[in-house]
Amino acid sequence: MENFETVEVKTDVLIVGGGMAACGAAVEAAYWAKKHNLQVTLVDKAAVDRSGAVAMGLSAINQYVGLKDGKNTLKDYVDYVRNDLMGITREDLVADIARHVDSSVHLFEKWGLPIWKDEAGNYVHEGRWQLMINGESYKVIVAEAAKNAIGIDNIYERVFVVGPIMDGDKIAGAVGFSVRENKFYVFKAKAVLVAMGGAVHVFKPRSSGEGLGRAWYPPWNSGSSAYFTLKAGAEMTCQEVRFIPVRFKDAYGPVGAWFLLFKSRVTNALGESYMETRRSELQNWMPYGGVKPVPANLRNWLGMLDVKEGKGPIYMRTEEALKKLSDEVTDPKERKKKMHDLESEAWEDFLDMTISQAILWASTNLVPEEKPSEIAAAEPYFIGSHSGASGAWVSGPEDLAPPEYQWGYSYMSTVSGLFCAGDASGASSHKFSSGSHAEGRIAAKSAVRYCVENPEEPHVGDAQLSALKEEILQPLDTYERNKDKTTDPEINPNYILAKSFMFRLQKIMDEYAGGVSAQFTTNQQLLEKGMELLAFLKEDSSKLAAPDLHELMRCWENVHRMWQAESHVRTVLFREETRWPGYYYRADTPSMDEENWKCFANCRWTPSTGEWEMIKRPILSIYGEIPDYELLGG
Ligand code: SFD
Ligand code: AMP
Repeated sequence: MENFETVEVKTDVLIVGGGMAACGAAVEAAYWAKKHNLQVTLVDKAAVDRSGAVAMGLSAINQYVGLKDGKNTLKDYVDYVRNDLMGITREDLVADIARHVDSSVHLFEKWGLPIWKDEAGNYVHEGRWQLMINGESYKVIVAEAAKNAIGIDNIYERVFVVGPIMDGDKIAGAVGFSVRENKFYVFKAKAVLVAMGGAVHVFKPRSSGEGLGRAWYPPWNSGSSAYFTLKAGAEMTCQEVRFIPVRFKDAYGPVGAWFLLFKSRVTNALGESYMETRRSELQNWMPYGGVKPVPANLRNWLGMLDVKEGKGPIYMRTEEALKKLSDEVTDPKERKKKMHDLESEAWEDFLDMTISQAILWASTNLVPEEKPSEIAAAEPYFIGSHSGASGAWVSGPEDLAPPEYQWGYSYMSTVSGLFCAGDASGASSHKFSSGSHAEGRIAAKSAVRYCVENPEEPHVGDAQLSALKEEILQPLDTYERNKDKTTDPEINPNYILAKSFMFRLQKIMDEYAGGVSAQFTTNQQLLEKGMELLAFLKEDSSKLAAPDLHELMRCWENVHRMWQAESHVRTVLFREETRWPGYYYRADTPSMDEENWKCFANCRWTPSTGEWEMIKRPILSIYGEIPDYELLGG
């Protein structure tokens, strides 16, 4: 530890993370900070150009409301999100992001992102809310704007942030370490904006052996947002609302373009379409079973019922969809050209954002215009920005939020000075890349205001910092002291390596908390047993060992995953019903209980006592109940 230099950085607003929300935050914070002579600093575990979920690029922008075109209203978007999340959503936050998101998309275009246009010059929509883009350089473009705004001297890359530093109950900054040099970082700040994404590899993935590491969401988003906010003492929401995406099997290629743009069907081994044959099942989940589009988790659920009955494989009927679209053209020569264009679009859809799916298709001789391609429900992820909802409970905007949702600066958690955006903030699903950027911008503006109105410097005692330094670097020391007591560095009674620790966590979550092997099903006894095993795992986390800085990062990534896991299991236990059957099914409480559980299930870990508290919070609709016109004969 003596050979670790401590680097201290003092700033006003600290942005933690360098993804979509953080880049949006950087642009906006820089603008407002300049007016008030404040400093903005950003720290990312990786290189901002290609960090986070958008690293490989994306082929669509999934949230564009098009308010100016007059085609959609804010209420339309709020209705869509509320219904998709089975009634559990913060309408104030969803509406606030929706009213700002178009401006982020317009900025992307201004910065150079190619958005598809039709002959009349209008955006090409994939679906009602989604725009098609040539997005392989999406992240680079968004990062460039962020870097230009705050200046590269204020950006720390390849610094892994472990956790918060506190000034009593107030946030005072963050601590972490470089993954390349022996440097321990202390960032002291008046306001901190957490945007470290969601959590992947908490559950055992379907990918194993040579495919291990492949996931839909980025494996390097490891629950750091949840850990940071929990450890600061912030109230969390929707920690039970994990997201299970249906994806092309084994390489996790997204399905949105196939459903929305190519209008493809999905059928089982018998050629049946579960969206039709199982339609009556939707009656059990009313009123949400009756809305259009059918909520993502219910679409999953209908497919899962087929799989449980042994009717797999489940196929995306790519060949059928492409033929149908090309058949719309009568001239044979034009039809051939149309098929060629469709084929290119199909491959580009993956090459823009999930390159490995294109590689898998090529290596398995999958020709989409000839052969259907298998899809499957992936392992669960924690992501507040897509169709899951986990994240911190944040204060709503002054003009939209009812008093119960408003306690200070908007997008501030229940901890003073601690702001959250993107996957880090909860109950405002369906923001995706664009909405996360917009939310980052709104939260950053609010964080600057906080600094202006709360100008006092944070007080951080040396004792807190040296204790954190010792705890964070401990795995290096543990390895060094014990490495010679074994012939195989992976097996040692005195320590546990990050990978083994992760495997243990994933096995617990998979088998007891409703992972892939348990067919996404659990119950009270299973969850309680899972909690017991998680407690042993937590005990053993003090024995984590790291031979180098990269392994040190992996140790802490897995501690972060473990905290995400614990808050999840506790909340699934707390909510005594099944509300999102296609995300998880509690076999002991198998139906939805609108009377007792149409509420938020929140949790909080108390730093002073180490105790967990479970809290019910009301659902307050600002737009009223689901309007009748959306019900499909319900
Ligand atoms: O089709 C630390 N997403 C899609 N969004 C869209 O708009 N269109 C799509 O087409 C989308 N699809 C999609 C998507 C994601 C992925 C992986 C695929 C396909 C394959 C979702 C969006 O990408 C997502 O909603 C946003 O990116 C969320 O933004 P944000 O900012 O909450 O998370 P981030 O961008 O992943 O950034 C996280 C940052 O945190 C850093 N970080 N830094 C320091 N210390 C630590 N301990 C840290 N831990 C993490 C990361 O490096 C990163 O900078 S489709 O499938 O739906
Ligand atoms: P995905 O590739 O599944 O992440 O989907 C991309 C976008 O399309 C997201 O906004 C999804 O909510 C939406 N989407 C995907 N499949 C469907 C579907 N069958 N019906 C309606 N919307 C969908």
